[in-house]
Amino acid sequence: TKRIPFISGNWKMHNTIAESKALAKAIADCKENKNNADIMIAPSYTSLAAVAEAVKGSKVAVAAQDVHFEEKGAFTSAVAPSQIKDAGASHVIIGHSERRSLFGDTDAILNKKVAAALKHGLTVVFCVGETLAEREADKTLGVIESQLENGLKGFTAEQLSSMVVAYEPVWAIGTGKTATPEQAQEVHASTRKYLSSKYGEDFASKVRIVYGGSVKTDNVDAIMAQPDVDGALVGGQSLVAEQFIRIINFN
Ligand code: G2H
Repeated sequence: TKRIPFISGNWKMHNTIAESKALAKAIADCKENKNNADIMIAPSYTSLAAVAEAVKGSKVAVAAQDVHFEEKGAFTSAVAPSQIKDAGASHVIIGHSERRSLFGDTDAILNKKVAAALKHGLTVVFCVGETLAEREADKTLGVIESQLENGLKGFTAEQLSSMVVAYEPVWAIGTGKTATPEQAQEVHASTRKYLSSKYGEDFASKVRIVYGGSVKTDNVDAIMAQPDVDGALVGGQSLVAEQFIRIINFN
């Protein structure tokens, strides 16, 4: 099975509304997509509606960078799944390592967020990844499995059929250090194997597993050449239209 590449940008806490609109428009207006990739961008909550409007009618999907698991109520600062949908998002990133490490998102909380997102028909980009200490202790594959096991607990293959898994080694995020293509492939292959044992071979052959962590114009080609790498979740270089467009058009 040849999986459709999934190239996504995580803008993190950057950009005004005007900057977000301009960046989104530049990406949406670019007709060059030689790999016929699915494209997703994740602006801040404040820019979601404007970005959704700016990319309307294009191939670019809009994601929130997080979501709360409650429907509504007294949860000051939180944003509900229905609200991000209302703003025009179709996708949501859940479990980014910055959420896990800086904001206390545990596997149990992430599991509730996935449930809430799926209930509202949002496409989930579920992030997993090991720290440097875990890698050095040879725990990488076990950590990824347990993040998947606990974060996705209780859902069927059918419920998870639209999900994208993002492997983002924590030590490679925003550090300029990239996993080697071989390191990425090893984790992606083992993740696919785990997903096959859990949800079946058909699911595993279709699910997209994308790599994140200092993906750049000059390393994307080698990373994308790996058989189990189906796309990228790009931070820093997704903030510059020309760079992100080059990444979309990987060789
Ligand atoms: C990892 C990635 C995007 P960057 O956080 O999620 O960011 O490409 O800047 O390492």
